[in-house]
Amino acid sequence: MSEPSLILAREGHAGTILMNRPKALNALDLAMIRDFAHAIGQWRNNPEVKLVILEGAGGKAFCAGGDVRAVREAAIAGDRAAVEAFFAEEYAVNEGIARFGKPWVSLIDGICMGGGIGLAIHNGPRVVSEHALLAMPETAIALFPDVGTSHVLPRLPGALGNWLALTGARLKGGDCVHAGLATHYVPRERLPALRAALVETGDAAVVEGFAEPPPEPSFAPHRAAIDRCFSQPSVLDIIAALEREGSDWAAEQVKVLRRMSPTSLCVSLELLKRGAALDLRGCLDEELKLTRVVVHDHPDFREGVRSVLVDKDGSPRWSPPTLEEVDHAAIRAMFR
Ligand code: QUE
Repeated sequence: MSEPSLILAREGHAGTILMNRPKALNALDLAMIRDFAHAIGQWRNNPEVKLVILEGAGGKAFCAGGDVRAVREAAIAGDRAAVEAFFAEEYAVNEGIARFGKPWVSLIDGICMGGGIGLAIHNGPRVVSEHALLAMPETAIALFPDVGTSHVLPRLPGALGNWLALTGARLKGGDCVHAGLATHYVPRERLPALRAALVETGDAAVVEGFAEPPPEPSFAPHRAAIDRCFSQPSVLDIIAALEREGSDWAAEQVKVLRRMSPTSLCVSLELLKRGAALDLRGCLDEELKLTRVVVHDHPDFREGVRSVLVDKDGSPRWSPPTLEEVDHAAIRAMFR
């Protein structure tokens, strides 16, 4: 028998969850999502469970995101019900974590992207080590910031949320604390002792005693430029602002943006504008509506997953191929 992909246990005062698909960087499949929903239901009203501890197996990843390869296959097969189940149930777990009512302690000691961020961001504490690497890379596969991050990203300082969502910029552990994505920086070597203290005490406040000041953020030198450029009202305005900066960093951001799905960039920016004025449930509803259109009715998602995760050729053929050709009425129509 193979090991379960989600290992749930009761230890001391904690409910513990280990994401256990290390070969897939613990990417979330539907079975794992259903086991999350089960654990949340079991532990929410169990007074013996004072907190939950969430970790990733294998030493490399917390969780690389949703199993978008499987979603792509369902989309190609025209299986709308399977795609709907995946996203609706994933977003219900994100909301269940937000409303869990007790600390949900994420120990992020490796790669954490997309869906992985959705499992950590709506509750806390969110602990990162020096090995944590967080990103919202969805524009590379023509998705958009989902799992409730359309609620979170517009609330980060300055224009950090737009920058992260559009470029897929990777943040190191310390960066995440400065950006507000994580709450505590704890070096990897202290995580086993932190975990033991959480289990033994059932008190999430013990995290404070293990945390260290995070190193200076790697994005500090670009922070002003991020706010100047990524606060622009359209993706083309963002690119024009980056070109006016004249720095190597800004030129690199333009190169990155030009590789992403043009449609996805426009959808993502619009989604974050709307998300700024919605509560979490409103954001999740907006995201769920968008997944239907983006996954089934637009060719870029299949092409993006093909290029990044299936063929790994790094040369997606987007339609339309450039930002200049995006029809903004068509983007607005995707939100209806
Ligand atoms: C954008 C994404 C994802 C991604 C890469 C992107 C994503 C995701 C994975 C992923 C990575 C490794 C795996 C796996 C999935 O990569 O959501 O199964 O083994 O899950 O550029 O959104």
